[in-house]
Amino acid sequence: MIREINFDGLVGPSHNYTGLSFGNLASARNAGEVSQPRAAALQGLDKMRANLALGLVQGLFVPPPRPARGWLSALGTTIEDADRVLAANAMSASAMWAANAATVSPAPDTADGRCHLTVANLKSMPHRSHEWPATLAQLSTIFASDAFAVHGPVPPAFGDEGAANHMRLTPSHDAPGVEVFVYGVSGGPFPARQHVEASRAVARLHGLDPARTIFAAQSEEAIAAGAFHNDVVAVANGPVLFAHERAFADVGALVDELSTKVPGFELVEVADAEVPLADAIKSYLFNAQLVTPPDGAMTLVAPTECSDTPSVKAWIDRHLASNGAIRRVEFVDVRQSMANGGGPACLRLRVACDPADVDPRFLVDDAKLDRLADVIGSHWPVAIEVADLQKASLIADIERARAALLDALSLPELVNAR
Ligand code: SUG
Repeated sequence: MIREINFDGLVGPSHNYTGLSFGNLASARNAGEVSQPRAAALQGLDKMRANLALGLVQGLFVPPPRPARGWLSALGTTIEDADRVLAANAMSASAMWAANAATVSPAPDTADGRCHLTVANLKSMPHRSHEWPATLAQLSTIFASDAFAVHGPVPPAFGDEGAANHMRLTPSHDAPGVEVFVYGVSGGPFPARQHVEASRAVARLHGLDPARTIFAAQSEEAIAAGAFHNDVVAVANGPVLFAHERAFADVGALVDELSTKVPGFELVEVADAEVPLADAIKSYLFNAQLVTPPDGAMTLVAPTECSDTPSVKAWIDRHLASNGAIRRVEFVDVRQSMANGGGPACLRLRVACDPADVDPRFLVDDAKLDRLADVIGSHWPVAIEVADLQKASLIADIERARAALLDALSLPELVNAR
């Protein structure tokens, strides 16, 4: 049976704040801060526990090797000799944001009836551009069954940032859906990271029906305000699209098309007058997981920053009282990730498939999360200062931590992933 599985990126032991992502306001604001990798990873585990408590199936991705020694070697250097900027790019834990790992088209949408995944090239940011080989190795392990087709990255001429710019609307997970690919044309002062050419390539590779595929431009204003991915200003679940009024270049055209193509389509639009774009981006109201647990009550798993932002909290309270599409809101503390611009939705890749087709080593229950908490508690650094990123003892600790994790999960084949 097809169910939604959220694969969360486990926060890697090198998690740090060096402000590498231009156009990501939180990343810039927190550059130079001392990070807390252990607390960050435990916050991630608690978010997974909250999803399990809702009755959802939960999976995880393990962090890639850091430092990215292969990438530095291709640049003719090493972690010891690299300049500070290259070293920071090789030490990023940005693979935690699993929404950028791949784009997923579930089996009911594709021509060959398999669930297709295309690993994202993430070519717009140097620190993210080297994630894909390790991600591809991992996807190929998790989704090795014939029920899946895993594709390599779109050629790097065209930027692809994965599911963060992709939404699927459908009356139910096992019915054919309408897939919406959101791309950027211009971001004002900031880069538009998702290129339409990449989105079109992914749609072709996945064998999607053009009649059920939509390409929609992000508004320039949203990117310029800090929505470097569409999932910062919009999220979909089932037949519901939850979006900020200013998310899209032409929201009218998008809504018209969805209304005709998605049975039961419903738009939950937040007006700028109620929640200004700046508050939406700061609180990450839309970077929430919008899910339907087995009890059927559509639930928004939102960051705690939403309850701390008065306009957002007021909107949530009004919506719940009005008996709107979203019936329940759960707040999760992912502050360490939020400080680098990653909310609950960034931290997960959503895959609608039969859990029986997935490598069970990547699925979790509370007992497995307890074991992972022990590994994290014993091996993840408590704090990382940016000035220490090339320190030999820190690097040894980080490499040992990943080895201990792979050992605990019995994943020897990922030890040498690049
Ligand atoms: O690509 N931050 C990530 C955040 C990604 C959020 N993902 C989604 N919206 N789906 C990014 O900008 C900051 C890392 C640093 O500065 O070291 C960073 O990469």
